[in-house]
Parts: sequence; structure tokens; C-alpha cells
Amino acid sequence: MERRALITGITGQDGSYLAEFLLASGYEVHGIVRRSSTEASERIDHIADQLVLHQADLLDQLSLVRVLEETRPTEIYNLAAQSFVATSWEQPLLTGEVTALGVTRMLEAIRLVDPSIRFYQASSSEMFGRVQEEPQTERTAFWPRSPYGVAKTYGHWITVNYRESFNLFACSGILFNHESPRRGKEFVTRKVTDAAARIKLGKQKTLKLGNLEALRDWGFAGDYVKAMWLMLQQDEPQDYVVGTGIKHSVRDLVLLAFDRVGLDPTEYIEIDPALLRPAEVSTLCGDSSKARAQLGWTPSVNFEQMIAMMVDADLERVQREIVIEQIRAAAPDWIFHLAALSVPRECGRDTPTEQATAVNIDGTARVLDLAAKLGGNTRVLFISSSHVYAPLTEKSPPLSEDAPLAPRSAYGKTKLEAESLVTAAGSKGLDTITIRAFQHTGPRQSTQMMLPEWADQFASSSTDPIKAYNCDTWIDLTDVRDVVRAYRLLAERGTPGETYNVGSGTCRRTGDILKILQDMAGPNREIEELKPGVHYDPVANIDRLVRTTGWQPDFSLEQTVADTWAYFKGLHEHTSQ
Ligand code: NDP
Ligand code: GDR
Repeated sequence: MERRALITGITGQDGSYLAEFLLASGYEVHGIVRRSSTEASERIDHIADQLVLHQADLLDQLSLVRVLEETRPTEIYNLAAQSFVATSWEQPLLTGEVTALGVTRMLEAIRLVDPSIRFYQASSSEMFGRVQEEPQTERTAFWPRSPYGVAKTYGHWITVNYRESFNLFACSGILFNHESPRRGKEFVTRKVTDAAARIKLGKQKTLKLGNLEALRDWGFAGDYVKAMWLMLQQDEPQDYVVGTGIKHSVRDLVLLAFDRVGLDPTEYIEIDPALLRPAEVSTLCGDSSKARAQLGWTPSVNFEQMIAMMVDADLERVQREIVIEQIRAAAPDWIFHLAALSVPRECGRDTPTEQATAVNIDGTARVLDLAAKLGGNTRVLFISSSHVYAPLTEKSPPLSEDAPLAPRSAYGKTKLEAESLVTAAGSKGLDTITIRAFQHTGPRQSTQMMLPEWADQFASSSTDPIKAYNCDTWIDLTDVRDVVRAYRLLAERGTPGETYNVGSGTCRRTGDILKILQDMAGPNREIEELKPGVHYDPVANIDRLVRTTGWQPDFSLEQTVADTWAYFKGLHEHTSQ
């Protein structure tokens, strides 16, 4: 059977984790979003292309009916709510309309469109309010203590009633507090972890809090969305309590978060009476025996791990924001995007490794995003690679920028994918230039690359014989100092949106390069070729570069080899002293 889920509140914390989970489980995932003058979908941006979003509102009955008719879901997860307890005293009527009556509107839409749809209602431990027993189970009496708690209690009972009255498959999950790096910053866990990170990095001085003695049963949102799904997979619709069974105070939370960043919280915390609630829920702790026994559900992340995860994510985010601020202040004319995992064999064979994808593709997306935020006067020069071209099987004339692109290496694939991101950013108005750099080398290159690897072996008297991978590869090798001069010229004179090869335009045999080095460094040293055979790497047609910038290389290959050799010889002499 086709599995199609509809999530209300998909832009919220839980909605984003549930959408990820359902996509990974093979569902077609639809979501309801409210119309807004700005886009607030950052929690689902990374999966947006896999979701189908519909505009609707829990306040508007007909919009719900329409979406159900259009999507015909097999499961509905009703996560949308005015979910912040403190706001429910300021907007009690809205809270009632959305959090309470919104549930009835959805249940009515289900009755009208398709009563076989399975329905999950996001009930809350806030319904227990002034707790009647400890810990709380499915049988514990409710005593809500806020307009939010009252609204959730209505939503809970109307779900039970529609199940009993109309035989709907309607379940209510009574979930205790669950948090994550995606939690809204008004909730206390995220407020504290965000503040700890900001104070640590000098962006905030104090943290104002309300009741430090409140006790909560805090779990990880990623674990809790699995319980929601499990409830809808059972034979019978029932209600379940979901919590960890362990409670901590807000004070514990503060201590843990500040400890993570190495600060003493007493120096920063201020108690603000305005943050105390008109009626407080002092303690909550869930007994999930039923969920554990019947659903086989267990939490995988404990409180300490979760707070560490949240603090670390906030530190990383705040740090990134600081870097963006600094770059904004510097208002650069050019961004040369050179950063990459650049050793091809470290990027995977055919399929890029996770790290290669994260750095070479996602990293490029982040740089483009940053450039877009700088206000339009910054040119991005993306350094791609000759590895994007299709591999050669025989000697070929120099390749122009229009030659076929069909990378074989995982590294080349990441560069090609990044090129397409650059092109897309260019078509949205960003000033971009793509540079396909061919092999280049020089004194400061890593010894994982050919010439430094050889020079390093010659410089070490103990390496015998000198090992060379292959002496019969034909390559286009330029001096790095010439290459960066070409980048600089393209920054000034390149045409926006254009792609340029940067290489010497001439073809050299690796064995001949090795011979130049051997003559300089150790004419009598023996050389062993590890993988004999003839290969051809692409050679650059540099007409476009030369036409646009007038660039010509300054360094002869002999000079490059001599300088590289001198550098590594110097390094060895220095370390052996
Ligand atoms: P969030 O506050 O992060 O998300 C709430 C979602 O509801 C957002 O997507 C919001 O959309 C949407 N929404 C609000 N009003 C409307 C409306 N009128 N029509 C349509 N959508 C609307 O909450 P969480 O993800 O943390 O919680 C999910 C659900 O679980 C909520 O019902 C909450 O009350 C309940 N719950 C949460 C617990 C927790 O600890 N997180 C514990 C127990 C229950 P927009 O982005 O446009 O604002
Ligand atoms: P809660 O979560 O009200 O339990 O509702 P919140 O994180 O807002 O508060 C937890 C406890 O911390 C105390 N507190 C503070 N809270 C906030 N927000 N800000 C403060 O500065 C502060 N200082 C102390 C509060 O008084 C409270 O006791 C969450 C929501 O996700 C609901 O939607 C969900 O139903 C319940 O959890 C279960």
C-alpha cells in the first residue's frame, strides 16, 4: 500500500524530525504551512525538495478539507499548535482556537473526506499540570494550569471522543518535554544553551530566567517522533505517555550547559520576576511503561547527551554568525573559494565520501549563501578542477571549457556538483566565475601530491629506492604562483558567469619531470616505478583565459622543480639539525 503522510506543524521542531523519519521510511510526505510575509522554513530547508507543501491553516476549516481532498493521506500527524505555554496567557483565545478547536476542525475534515485516515494528536504532559500522582501515566487525572494546558486537554478529549463516537483510528500521544538543537529559542532548554554559547563567544552578557526550581522530564525530539509513528502502526488506536522517566530542574540544566562551555553560571544568571508564570507547573515526570511494552519504544539520547548536543550546535552556529559578521564588515570585492578536500584519493572512489560531500559540495553552498548575504557587490571565484572533464583514453588536443564533462573520480563528481551550485547562484544574480584549475605544484604543496612527494623522498637519505607511482602519464603541470596570478587577473577581468581553464596548455611526461628533479637532487639515486603504463590526463586549452586577461606563465617547469626541491631539502636540513 502507498504510504502518504500529512503533517501539520511541519515547520516546527517535531514536524521537521518527523518528516525526516517518514521520508527515510519510504513515505510520500505532505505538510501544511501557513501563509506568511516571510519564509520561516529553515528547519525543513534541507529536505524541501522531497516534501510537498500546501498552504492551509488550522483556523480555516475549508482549507483543511481542501488539502485532504488533494492529498488523500493515509496518516495525519497533527503537530500544529500555539505551543508556547507563556504566550497562552497573553493570547488565550488564539491558543484555544488553534490548539483546541484546530483539532476538531481536522477531525471533522477526516470524517468528511476519508474516515479511514489514521490520526495522531500531539497531546502534552502540560495536561497533568498540578500533578495528581508521580510519575504520570495514561490513567493519571488531568489538572491543566495554563490556557495552553486547557486547550491541549480539550484536543486530547475530542480525539478520544471522535475515536469512540465515529470509530476513527485516532491516537493521542501524551508527550513530555522534548528538545533538540532545532527547539525554538523561547523554550527554556534552547534559551539556556543558546545563551551559554553566546556568552562564551562574547555576544551576550547575562541570561534572565524565571523559576529555576521547575522540574521537567526532558527527552530528545528525534526519539519522540518515532513513538508518534509507532502509535499509528498498531492494530488498535490508543493513547500513550512518552517520556524518559527522569526529571531535572531548570537549575540542573543551567549548570550542565554552562559547564559544557567552561563557565560559572552564577556570574551570568539573573532572575527576572516577569518570567515567572501566573500558575506554574512545578514538576512533571512520565511513566512510559505502556509505550515501552506495547510499542517497543525506548529513548536513545539521555539528558546530558542532549544538552551537550544542543550547546555544541549553538556554539557552532554562533561562531558561524560571528564569521559572517566579520566578513560583512570587511565587505570584500572578491571571495576566492579554494577550500576543498583536494586529495582525490581521499574523496572516495566512485561515490564521494560523506566528508567530501560535506566540504566540497555543502561547503560551496554555504560560501555562495554567505556571498548572497553580502549585498551583491562581491564576486565569487570558485576553484573547480580539470577532474570534471571526461577521462581520456588516448592523447587528445587541449580541452576547451566546452569539452564533455563526465568525471570518473568521486573528487571530480563533487567539483562538478559544486559547479552546478555556482551556476545556479549566478542565474539568481550573484557575480560568479568558475575556474577549472589543472594540475599545479610548487614549494608549499602537500607531500601527498606528485612533485613534493618525490622531492620529499630525495631529501630523505634513508628512502631507497625513490618510489614513483608512474612515469608515463602525460599531464599539464603549472607553477602554483602562475596559477594564483591567473585567479587574480580573472577576479578583475573575468566575465560574470563564465568558466575558465587555468593551466599551462602544454603536455609533459611525468618521467621527464622526475628526470629534471633527479638531475638536481640525486643523479645516482635509484628509482622504482610502482605502476607502469601509459596514461593521458587532460591538457588545458587556455585561449579564453589568455584572451580575457593576457596571462602567460612566468615560471619554467625547471624553475618550479628547482624551487620545490630547494624547499624540501631545506625542510629536511632544518629538522635533522
Ligand atoms: P513548534 O512550536 O516548534 O511548532 C509548532 C508548529 O505549528 C509550527 O510549524 C507552526 O507553524 C504551526 N502552527 C501554529 N499555528 C498554526 C496554525 N494556525 N495553522 C497551521 N499551523 C500552525 O512546536 P513543537 O514542534 O515543539 O511541538 C509540536 C506539537 O507537539 C505541538 O502541538 C506542541 O504543542 C506539542 N507538544 C510539544 C512538546 C515538546 O516538548 N516539544 C511536548 C508535548 C506536546 P509556523 O512555523 O508557521 O509558526
Ligand atoms: P514548557 O516548556 O512550559 O514545559 O512547555 P518551557 O521550556 O517553556 O518551560 C519549562 C520550565 O522552565 C521554566 N523556566 C523558563 N521557561 C522559559 N520558557 N523561559 C525562561 O526564562 C524560564 N525560566 C524558567 C518554566 O517556568 C517551566 O517551568 C513545553 C512546550 O513544548 C509545550 O508545547 C509542551 O506541551 C510542553 O513542553 C510539554
